[in-house]
Amino acid sequence: MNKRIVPGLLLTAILTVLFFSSCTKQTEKKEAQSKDYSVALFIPGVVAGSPTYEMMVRGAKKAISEIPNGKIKVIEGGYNQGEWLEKLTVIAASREYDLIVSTNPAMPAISAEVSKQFPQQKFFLLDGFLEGNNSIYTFRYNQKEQGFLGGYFAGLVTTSTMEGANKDLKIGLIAGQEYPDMMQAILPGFKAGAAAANTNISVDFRVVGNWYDAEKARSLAASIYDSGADIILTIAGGANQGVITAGRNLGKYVLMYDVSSYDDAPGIIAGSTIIRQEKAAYEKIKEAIAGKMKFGSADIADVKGGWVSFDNKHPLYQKNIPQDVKDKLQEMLNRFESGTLSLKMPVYLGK
Ligand code: RBF
Repeated sequence: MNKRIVPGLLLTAILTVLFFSSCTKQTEKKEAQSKDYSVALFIPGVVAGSPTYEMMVRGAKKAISEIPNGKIKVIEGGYNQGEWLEKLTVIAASREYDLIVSTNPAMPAISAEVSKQFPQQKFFLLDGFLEGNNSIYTFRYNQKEQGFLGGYFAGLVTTSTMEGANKDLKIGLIAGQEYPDMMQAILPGFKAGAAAANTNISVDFRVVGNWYDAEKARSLAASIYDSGADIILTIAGGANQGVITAGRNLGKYVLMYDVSSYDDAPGIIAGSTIIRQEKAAYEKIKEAIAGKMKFGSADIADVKGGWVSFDNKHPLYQKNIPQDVKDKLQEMLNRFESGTLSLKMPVYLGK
């Protein structure tokens, strides 16, 4: 063959390949942009009043609103926990959703059960932990560190000269129900944090028995306050309102978890730990849409990573909390943020 023709043919071949591959890439890009992506948000309970559920809904809606053909459906599972498996099975069986998103430590076990029947269904579960199921990705918070920050702050308040604080070294924690994350991470973290403020502090722990009975929570809180506690951490979903009412009635303090809501009860809500659940839902769902979710793996998000913190920037916190308490809490936050201090989460299948 003529020596001059060979490079010419080669060039034509390369250009042809480049042309077609760029066409394919553009088609792929167009497909990705116009691809339908549908998400079912399964709420294990009801949205209103439950901080982690509200944040998940906001983050997921934002992620889906950013793609042209995104669809999202919020399905409330209700308070009867015995019905969740069946309700989730129905959603998976419909084969309508690319991704089922949910949040709480009971959801990994329930989703794994559904996954046996519908292995093609993908799940993204916040606030829960499960490794090794290729259809499920979990993203859990280090609630030991979160509980610790809450306990340390409550300990500083009960040992302070604040108006609503008495001489007794007592603090309280009210939970919706007993579950492994509560008993093995949050409560032990809370106790350890309180002990870091003063080793003589005792923790009065009570359980509502559900996530909605505000009247029961109010009466439990009143009895904890009457026994000498000046601050209660409330983790009881819709029932949190009852703890706030008791605090208001008796001039005592409430500590919130997950979302700071100082404005709901100025002077009564003294502090709040926070988690970046809205950001997690948003970023991770975007990852799933891009085909990059790490199904089969489980992440734990902590204070150092910026996912768990304490809202000490709010004007009401800044105004109502004495300077020495603010300084000590900031010091403790710095230790976690820099990694000088960190707490390990227990490993188990949360239920
Ligand atoms: N937290 C809520 O705020 N509202 C709820 O309805 C609720 N239901 C739960 C049900 C089960 C079975 C479990 C294990 C936890 C539930 N939680 C609920 C707790 C929630 O997942 C989380 O642990 C706490 O909100 C602390 O971050």
